[in-house]
Amino acid sequence: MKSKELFAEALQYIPGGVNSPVRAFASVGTDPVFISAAYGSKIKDADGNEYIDYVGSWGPMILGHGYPTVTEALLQQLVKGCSFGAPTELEVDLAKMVCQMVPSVEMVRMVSSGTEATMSAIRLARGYTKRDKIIKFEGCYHGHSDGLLVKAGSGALTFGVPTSPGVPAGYASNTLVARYNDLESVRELFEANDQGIAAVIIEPVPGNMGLVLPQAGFLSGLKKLCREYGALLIFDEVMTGFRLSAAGAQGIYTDVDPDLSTFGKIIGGGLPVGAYGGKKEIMAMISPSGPIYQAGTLSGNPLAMRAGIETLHVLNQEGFYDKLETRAASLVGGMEVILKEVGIPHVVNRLGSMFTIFFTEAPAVNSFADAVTSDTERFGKYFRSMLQDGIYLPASQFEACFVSAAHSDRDCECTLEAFESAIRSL
Ligand code: HOZ
Repeated sequence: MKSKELFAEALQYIPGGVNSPVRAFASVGTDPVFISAAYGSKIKDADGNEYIDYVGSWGPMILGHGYPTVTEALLQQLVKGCSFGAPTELEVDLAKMVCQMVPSVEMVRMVSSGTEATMSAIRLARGYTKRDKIIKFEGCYHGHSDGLLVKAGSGALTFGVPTSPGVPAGYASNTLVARYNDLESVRELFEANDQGIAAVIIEPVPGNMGLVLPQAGFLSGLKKLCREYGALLIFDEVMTGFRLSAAGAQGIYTDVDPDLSTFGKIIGGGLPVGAYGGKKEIMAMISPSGPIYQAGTLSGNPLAMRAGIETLHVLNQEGFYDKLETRAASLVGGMEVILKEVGIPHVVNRLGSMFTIFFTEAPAVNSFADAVTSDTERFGKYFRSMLQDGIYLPASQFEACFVSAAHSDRDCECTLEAFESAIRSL
């Protein structure tokens, strides 16, 4: 009952009782559980219940919670200082690692969140091209900055306000919205705004309308259109970066070379961090080497840098992503067998260690329009049954689940048992 009491108290002091909307369980018809600790693949609530965790802090915890070398490095850094507001060797080390792991990135700037990363990348693209308009995709979420909170996914979609009040019409009018996996919709916007578009920003593999995969030729076609019309291509890899491969989504869809990329989550090993990077010629426009201003007291924070470096070291170990793929494939494969056996209409989208089960009659989910055909009531029932049986999932149909390196065979077995019972109850 402690979670219930804490939530009641939180509602008095924090809007909606939470510090980020997706944490509230409002769309799944129950109250949020308050978390007291996490270790490995498990997360524990304030009432002492333990869950197998498929949220992983919405992506960062690819190694599982409390990974020993990350924790050790953080403890060592803690006694040396938490923040200097000055350059450190750690920033250089992490920047070098990012450039080595992601071939399209030649220079990178650290910030404190994914929102800051995408917002700064957009400013850079505008300053570089001397154009104002951008194209984003319906259902893609790039953080909560004004110009990007238009037809957005994640919490904005879950709570039914994809375009937030408070975003001035002037900002929104510079954000044009295309349909994911629909090159024609992008071409139309380019044609109608010739010479006006600074950049196309996209989650190459969207995870914020649930997980949706790019169809063959979509991403490379996008790059071609950008070249044709002189716009930059920005890959928002805040969720997919270092998750889908060592080079993120761009390590899988290797025929596309974005001009700029944004990162967050894994790159900070669980501490608040973001980053944006890309071609040297473009990145050199950032202050103080260029005129485009962007700054931050906590940017390159030493604790976050240490956690990021240690995490990336583990990801670079031979076979890391293969093992994660095998684990996720066997778990999600087991889920698909159950769904078919029970006869619940569904679409399962998975890539590497990210997946979403859409409760829909649609034959496939390749776009926002497909995703919103899902039965969210049914999802809520499924979510509550899983939670009751010790499985902690993202509390929305329009988010992705994350498998970590800490999930064991036993975790998968327990998850499938709970899953079968949840699906049979629908
Ligand atoms: N962007 C994260 C996954 N959709 C959620 C983080 C948040 O909004 O709290």
